[in-house]
Amino acid sequence: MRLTPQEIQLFRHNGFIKLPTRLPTAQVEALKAAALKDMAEAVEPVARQAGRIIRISAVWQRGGIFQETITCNEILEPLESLLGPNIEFVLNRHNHIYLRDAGSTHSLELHRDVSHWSRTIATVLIYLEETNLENGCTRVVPGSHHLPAFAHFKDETLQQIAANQTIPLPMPAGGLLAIDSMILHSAGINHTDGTRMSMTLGYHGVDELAPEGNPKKVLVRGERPYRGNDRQG
Ligand SMILES: O=C(O)CCC(=O)C(=O)O
Repeated sequence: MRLTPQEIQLFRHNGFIKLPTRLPTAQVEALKAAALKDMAEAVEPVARQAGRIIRISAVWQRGGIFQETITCNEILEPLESLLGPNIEFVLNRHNHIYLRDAGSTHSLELHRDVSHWSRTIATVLIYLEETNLENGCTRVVPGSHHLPAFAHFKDETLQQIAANQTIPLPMPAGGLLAIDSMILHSAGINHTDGTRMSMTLGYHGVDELAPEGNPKKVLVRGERPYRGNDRQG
């Protein structure tokens, strides 16, 4: 389940890769059911639009199938090829499930999830329903994670250039898309009567210079070796 050198190179070059792994159907169904239950019972924290719950947040903290998914081999094994053997899950970026329908307006504009290449994250999007051109699959601007010109994405000309180069990424239910979070991306508009549910998760390779004890990160694979030059011995 490791990525090939070519897939790693494509991720670094283009800023995204469709992972060769997929979540099993039973796990996708269990995740959907758990998310819909938390939405129906309004288990906080949630986000609403026009009174309806469209997102459940802090999915790690909900435990159960959510944590099992965040730590599953289908995600962490290919991620090891990108991040190395020591991986942390980021609690305070993403860590949520969206239910998008025709009225959804969240994340429709091209954006980056983080503001600097030196602090990027590997984001994994898990599609709990098939996404396609009609129901608003994810859009990316390939290679845009490298472009400093897009750092201040307010300029209208830049926005136009990016919008013209955006490509859609249809994905099956259970499909896994990894992006460098500096890539310009957005959700598409859902033109159907149905929903499109997806889970968004952020991961870091362990920072060898950071002392332990950051409460916003959870070690999900390997260990936290500290290699700062102020260490003893
Ligand atoms: O769900 C998607 O297609 C994109 C999500 C997104 O842009 C985000 O969570 O930052």
